[in-house]
Amino acid sequence: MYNITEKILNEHLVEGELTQGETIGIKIDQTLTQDSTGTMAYLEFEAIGIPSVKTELSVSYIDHNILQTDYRNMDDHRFLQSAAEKYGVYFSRPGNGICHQLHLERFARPGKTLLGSDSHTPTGGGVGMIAIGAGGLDVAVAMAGEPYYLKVPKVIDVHLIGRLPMFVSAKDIILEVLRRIGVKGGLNKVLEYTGSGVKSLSIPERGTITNMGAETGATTSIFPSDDITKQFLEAQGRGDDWKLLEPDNDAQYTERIEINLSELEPLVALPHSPGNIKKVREIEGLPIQQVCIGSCTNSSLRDLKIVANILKDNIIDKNISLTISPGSRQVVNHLINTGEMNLLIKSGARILENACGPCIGMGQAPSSMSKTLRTFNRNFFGRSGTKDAEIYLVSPETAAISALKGKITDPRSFKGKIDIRMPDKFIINDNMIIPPSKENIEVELIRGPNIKPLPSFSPLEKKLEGEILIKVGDNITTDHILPGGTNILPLRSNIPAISDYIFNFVDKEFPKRALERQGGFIIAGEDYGQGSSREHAAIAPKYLGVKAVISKSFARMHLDNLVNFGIVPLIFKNPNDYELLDIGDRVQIELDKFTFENLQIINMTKKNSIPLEHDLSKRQIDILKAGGKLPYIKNKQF
Ligand code: MIC
Ligand code: SF4
Repeated sequence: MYNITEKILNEHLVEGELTQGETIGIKIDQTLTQDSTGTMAYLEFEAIGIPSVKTELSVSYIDHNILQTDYRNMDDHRFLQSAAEKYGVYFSRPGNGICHQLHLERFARPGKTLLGSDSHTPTGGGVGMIAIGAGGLDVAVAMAGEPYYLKVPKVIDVHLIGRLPMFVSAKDIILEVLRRIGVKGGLNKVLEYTGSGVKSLSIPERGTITNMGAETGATTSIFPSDDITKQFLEAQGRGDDWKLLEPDNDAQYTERIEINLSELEPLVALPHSPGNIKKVREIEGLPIQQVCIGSCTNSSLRDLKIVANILKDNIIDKNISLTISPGSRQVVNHLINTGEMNLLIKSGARILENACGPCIGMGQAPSSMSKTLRTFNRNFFGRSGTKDAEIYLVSPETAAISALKGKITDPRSFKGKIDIRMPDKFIINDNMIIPPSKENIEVELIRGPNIKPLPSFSPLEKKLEGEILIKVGDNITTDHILPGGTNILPLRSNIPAISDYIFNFVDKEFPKRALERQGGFIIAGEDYGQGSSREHAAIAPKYLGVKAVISKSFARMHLDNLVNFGIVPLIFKNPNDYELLDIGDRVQIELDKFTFENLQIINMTKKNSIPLEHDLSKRQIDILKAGGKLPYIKNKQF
């Protein structure tokens, strides 16, 4: 009577009851971090004061901050390498590949739990594990052996039938899911894939779907572990990691979404939201200037083989810059061995490092006012590094054919058949992954000048008072709150410096104003903080003195991050009251002896008051009271 999600959660339950909406604590078997969130995570782990990680497996990947325009990113990498050595963590060296692609290839295991300081951690769900994205501090705490707390999600049955037609891709399946449920339709839900259509999807294709499930706001997404999973793990030399995992025949789900794969056609997400879906043919012919293929969504061997065979013997359009960032060294090795790399190069593609690259604005910013077509998962405003450029998200098939034509093109117009052959055995070479040392050795953390100490924050005040510092609308992403890109990412281990960039593209004056007014409040619309897991979007506002965010609703990971750093996330009882507050208003919130009941925001400027509520567990309130999760955890006994 259980679905897969319940089976894994049940097996890992250490606190609470598996009742929808209740908070539970689960044991975390594996963790992953990447470099742009990892420096904080290991500084936080250091602050917790445990000698080495207590998980079955923890991996530190370097894939985000890979442009070394000065010493700072490499300082971070050296710090991370020393932290991995000190704390017993596997270290994947720069250039080895993108964390999620690598984790799927080398470490993901059916039936296990994985917590990662990156929102696309659910990629691991492609092999049937519960893989969840979270802020760095949550991951640090999990590495210390503490449970991870989450709201028991609703489990949605995404029932796939039929078979994808030629040139329609796994990417189109997840774009279809986004078309149906939107960017907040997955909140506090797990998308569990079932049905006869599942069997037609390979593991990399399943990974594409679970990866981009993050864009629905879902807690995670998961596929069963079946004979296709077995074959994949065997081909990765990890047959022993396989176990069968299927829902019981009478498994219960809260909702059902049925998708007939045979009826799907190529889709595209228009700027500036992954939920803004249209059919490719509806915008066919739109001229584009850049095509970027890669990212953790679409950089697998399967994807790049398809691209190579579409580009084969053709040259990209004269107005197009085409970049390809392979997901891993394994992918590159295969492409070289089969000669498909040659096809890519001969067509005019620019082969980039095996890393996130343009996806997080690490190079390849498009020209001004241009349209860039990408196989990535996010097209948020400003994310490409060029403020007035527009990002369109598509499948590798659509990207490749469009690169040849110089305009958005339905790949079904391609003349000919593409037949790719996947290897029976993958080329396995883990020499760029440094395993933890078996001996207990003394290791010094290497702290270059770019690694600044963690700021400390004091316990919550009973009365929050100050000015409304900014009022923003619906769908504010973490990229609005704190953008990525070459200038800002190197500051991820330096909170005072990075706080200068809070709301950089929205309101450049925000940091100055916040400091001058000695902090205050943020007012927001629906789904505030959607997108990434970056906890910097909470720590840096906290550093600037932000006391509370009052919104119509919050995205899951950002809400947790706000709590973890002592910013109170509150919700309008009546969403229309949003209209009654304005920037510059002086307001006050009485926290009623910390019971957090009968909350209201008193507007001293407008002389009125507005009822507020919250969706916080008792535990989260305790964390807030302590001034954040670090002091809360340190007060507990390990
Ligand atoms: C992203 O895709 O936005 C990132 C960069 O991978 C983030 C993590 C980060 O901000 O470092 C994520 O998705 O969590
Ligand atoms: Fe990297 Fe982009 Fe994937 Fe984030 S979404 S992990 S930046 S490739």
